[in-house]
Amino acid sequence: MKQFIYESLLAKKRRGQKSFAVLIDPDNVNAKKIEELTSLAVSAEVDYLLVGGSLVISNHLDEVVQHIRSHCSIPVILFPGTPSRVSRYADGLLYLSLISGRNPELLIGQHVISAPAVRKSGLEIISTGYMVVDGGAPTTVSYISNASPIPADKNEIALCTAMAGEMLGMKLIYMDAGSGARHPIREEMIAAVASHIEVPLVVGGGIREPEKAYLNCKAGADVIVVGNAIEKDASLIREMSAAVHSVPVKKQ
Ligand code: 1GP
Repeated sequence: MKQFIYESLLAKKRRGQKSFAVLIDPDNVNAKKIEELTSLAVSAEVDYLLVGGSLVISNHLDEVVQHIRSHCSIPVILFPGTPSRVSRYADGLLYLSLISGRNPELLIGQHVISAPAVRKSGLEIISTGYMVVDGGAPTTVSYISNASPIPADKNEIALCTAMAGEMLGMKLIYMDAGSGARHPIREEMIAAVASHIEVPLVVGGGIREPEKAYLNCKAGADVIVVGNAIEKDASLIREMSAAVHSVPVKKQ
């Protein structure tokens, strides 16, 4: 099985090098927007492009991914609401299990149904312990998942959930306050989780300011994901990417 993206994430984590990922919702882009975003992403040295959302309504995932691929060589990683939404044109897939919830369908049920198609896709599969944290308002992900998020101040619940996910074999932990969250995840919770796991930690949801992205990285996030704020103002890509990449790497 392919491991290119994951190996690069691990290598970066060892060096303390942080990554910036832009989330593209296929429902909210057209060809012109994709060209604008990819050109900004290339010049800002964005590390990954995530494609997906909890509610992909449109039916042009393949087209969106192919269009992105034809404009840049930044790895495209699918971040699907359900594991069956795959496009073989991407590079990788975050194979999410909603470990913060108690909805069996999102923990394993949908995976069983989609496993043959996912395997056949040939994508790099990155098993991901997905943790939704309360972002101050109901988000699409909390509604669709029919699962309560982890309360924003319950650091112990978050760290025990992440530890369990890691010990169950998940290769990545993704803490998400949900797209457009009113409050992004607090640094205290990120630090608590980061200090208890060894796998890379992805953080997203409601990050609007580059300073917040920087502080999240300092607290222990390895990858910062921003979608909503960039949809509103694409020029933020530059500042966000610069902030994430300004975190000093470890001396070898
Ligand atoms: C959502 O973590 C992502 O799942 C990104 O959130 O759209 O709020 O940046 P935003």
